[in-house]
Amino acid sequence: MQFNIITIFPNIFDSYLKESILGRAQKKGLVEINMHNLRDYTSDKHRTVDDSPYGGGVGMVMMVEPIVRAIKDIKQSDKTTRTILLTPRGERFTQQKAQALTRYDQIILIAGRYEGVDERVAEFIDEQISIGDFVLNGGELAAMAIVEAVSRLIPGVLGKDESSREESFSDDPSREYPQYTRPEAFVADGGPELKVPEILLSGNHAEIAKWRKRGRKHSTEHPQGKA
Ligand code: 6GU
Repeated sequence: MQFNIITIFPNIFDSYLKESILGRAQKKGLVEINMHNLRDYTSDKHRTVDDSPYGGGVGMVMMVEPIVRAIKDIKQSDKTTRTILLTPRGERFTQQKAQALTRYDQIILIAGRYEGVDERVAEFIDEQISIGDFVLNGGELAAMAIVEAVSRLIPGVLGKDESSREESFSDDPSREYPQYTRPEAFVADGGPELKVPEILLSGNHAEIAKWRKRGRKHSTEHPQGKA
């Protein structure tokens, strides 16, 4: 699967993309993540990507021409491509949407700046996505969130243990259960003893499974009250 991010900051994610699961997935050839500098698709000597809005108003608007050029250059006709504009006005990104995007060979993500993108870009894209009800300076972080959420659903990207754990709550990511590791009892200076729930030490796997099923709906609540 090939991700293509059109941005005016093509280098900001270099270290992030090299690390961990995404780095490994790229090395294995399971995913390819290409950053495209929008300025490479401009035609003037100042490499202009935005201009003031018609009708007046504050802020700048991203120009349609460089974006359309970039899309045309990246799109490969032998691939099923999905072209997405990242904007706070878009449809909310969900786990379901991440799953749906796994069916494409090529995804083009356009990171717009928050003030806006010329509306005519809409004619050249398939959909508009937002990652939540808040405003970011640009679509770059949203693009990364989508790349990561989609990549980890591609077979082979997660290790065997990672993916079997994934399957148990992929239908509803909020249904994670509370987890613990050593030590059995933890005391921060002067604080109360925070113990691992007895059931998890019991070795009774049927009871543990039941406990997890009950507990995972309220995973943000500490089972022993506020710490
Ligand atoms: Cl996709 N872009 C921006 N600029 N802000 C956002 C967003 C996208 N999703 C949530 N906030």
